[in-house]
Amino acid sequence: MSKYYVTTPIYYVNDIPHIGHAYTTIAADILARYHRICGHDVFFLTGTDEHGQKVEEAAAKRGLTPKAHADGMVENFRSLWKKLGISNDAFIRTTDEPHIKTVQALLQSLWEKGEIEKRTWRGWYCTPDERFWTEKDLVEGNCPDCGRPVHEVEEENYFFLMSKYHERLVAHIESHPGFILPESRRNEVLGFLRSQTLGDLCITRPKSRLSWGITVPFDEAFVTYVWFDALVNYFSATGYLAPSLVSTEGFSPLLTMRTPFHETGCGSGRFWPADHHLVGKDILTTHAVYWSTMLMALDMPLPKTLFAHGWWTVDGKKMSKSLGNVVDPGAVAEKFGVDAFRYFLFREVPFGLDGDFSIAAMIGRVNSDLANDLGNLASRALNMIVRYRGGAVPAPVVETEREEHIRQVAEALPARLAESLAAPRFQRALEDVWELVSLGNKYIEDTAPWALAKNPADAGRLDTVLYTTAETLRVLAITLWPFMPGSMQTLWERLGLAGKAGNISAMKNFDEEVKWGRLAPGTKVFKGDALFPRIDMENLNEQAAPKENAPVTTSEPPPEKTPATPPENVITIDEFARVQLKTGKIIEAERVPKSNKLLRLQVDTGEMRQVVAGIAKWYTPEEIVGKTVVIVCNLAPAKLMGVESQGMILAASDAEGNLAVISPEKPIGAGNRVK
Ligand code: ME8
Repeated sequence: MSKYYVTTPIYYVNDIPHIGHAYTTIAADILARYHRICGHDVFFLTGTDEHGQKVEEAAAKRGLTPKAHADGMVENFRSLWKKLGISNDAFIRTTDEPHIKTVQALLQSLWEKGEIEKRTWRGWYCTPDERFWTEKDLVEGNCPDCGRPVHEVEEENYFFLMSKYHERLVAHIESHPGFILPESRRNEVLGFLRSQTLGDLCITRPKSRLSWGITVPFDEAFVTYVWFDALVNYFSATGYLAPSLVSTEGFSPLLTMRTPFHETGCGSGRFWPADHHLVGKDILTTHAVYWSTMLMALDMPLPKTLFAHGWWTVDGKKMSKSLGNVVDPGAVAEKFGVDAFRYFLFREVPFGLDGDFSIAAMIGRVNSDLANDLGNLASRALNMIVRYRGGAVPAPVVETEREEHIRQVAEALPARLAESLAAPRFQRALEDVWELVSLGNKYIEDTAPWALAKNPADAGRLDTVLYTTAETLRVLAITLWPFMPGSMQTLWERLGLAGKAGNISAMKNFDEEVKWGRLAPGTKVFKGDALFPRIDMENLNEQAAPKENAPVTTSEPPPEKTPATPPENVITIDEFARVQLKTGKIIEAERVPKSNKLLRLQVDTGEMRQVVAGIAKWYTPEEIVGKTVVIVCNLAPAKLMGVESQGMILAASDAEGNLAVISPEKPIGAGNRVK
């Protein structure tokens, strides 16, 4: 059985996940699901990057140890992936003991092979990026990558002799056109490698400067550079987390000299090398240059494809905490449906190019493609089978050129999807499938089953039309399942297939399953609610989860209502949706020294945050602890009397000078969205 190994970057635990993290992870999920139903032996890995200065600093800010900080933050990722239907086979944390052992084994092996040297180094260090630069790298004295100030460092460190592999790396990229994708990114990397001399890579940090990292096995005074540690995750996971290898027992990284990687006991030859490393364009260089040369020095095979996708902005602006426009993927999915969100991300923008996220664009897509096109096709087809044939799929009788055409388009899909998803080109794959969606709708219009139903002489023709539309839906449910697993499984069940063929996820032969004619006549279908309810911008506020909305209709949207006189300072629903309100439980409270007004609060909003609130005149620390309140979570952090506040508590005050914090009317847990 052919294997397929796909990875996402491992995300830093210094922050909470946002739409960018969700994007890469859903992309990997689509590929993993697709390969699974093709019958491939899949390993889909994601996880978290937990060492290094940024994490150490984030933990210190919260008054926690780095490990305690990471233990809490990692849950934000795990719970989001669950909510978004991510089917990862494993979740790696770089603080996992077997990962640490693998990093040390590989370092030891490189050291013994003479691939690492100790040197005194003078240069410039960018703390946020955790990267060293030489004088000539700097742009106007700042970090060439992020533009932020750098500071001068002189210290002893260990260097990986990366420069030795310069020519070999260029040759590899040149002779493997699919190694870096898309092609524009490949050309960028090649351009950079051809125009510059590759230096050696500093792969340690003295413990005197940074203690939160993996100890270097041959020199206890140093920890491993976080990028060296992080990149190894792709390999180390194959040794202790890959399917059928999930037990860590028997894991014994051998620190023997010059041992080929497959004999080290760390990592598995079964899944390595990865088929797709999916990354954002921000970290292509570290993958294309550091990781590739590390693997070359270790005599290990290189991954087949590094795919660098584009960057999401929000409402035309870079996402940033200070702008308060960081999109919480969990909240969007809750409001509009997980599958609508998944679909939008991959239909809107070609994978590889930058994209702009806005609620308005998403609603437009959902309404036109999902509610109107696909949802409508499903509801019309199922409706008619229920109405004209009591819910049992009739056997086709007279097939004409029209049916032949639909059959051909449906049967061509496996090959087209295989090609589109190989790169991967998700948008093209969806366009391929949408040809069948559009054709299905046109087919219903052209054959007018409602007219055939009026004439008993057309009964055979009506049977054929109903069978063809139902079979079209069956093919769509399978081909779209990797993108929208929840709603396509629902469609599958409505087609009466769950009992017989089980879940789509259990399929193992995509090409066979998609073959025309597998839907058995007599299968009982049922109609159900709208698969993708239309989202009404005007009523968005009143709408809870989209599932509870009105069913899809084929009618035109209602004419615009004459608006009532607008109040002053009107904001749009989009603007309101940018304010992240959550319930928060106050865990600790104390007065801010030298202030009569301020209390410093530690609040659990799903993650712990410090909030400074001007409520000391109305509440003592003892009174406020234990209360559940409402917190504005995406407010730019600010310092009040020198104490950082990461959010704001909602409170009401009156003309008499009374103040009361706002609390939910019934008990409800911390970290829930207020909307
Ligand atoms: O870089 N648009 O972790 P990270 C699209 N730990 N994708 C985005 C995005 C955006 N605006 N923002 C983030 C790290 N991403 C390292 C990786 S791997 C061995 C170590 C996605 O938490 C995108 O995949 O900063 C990007 O590469 C990744 O998140 C960076 O995540």
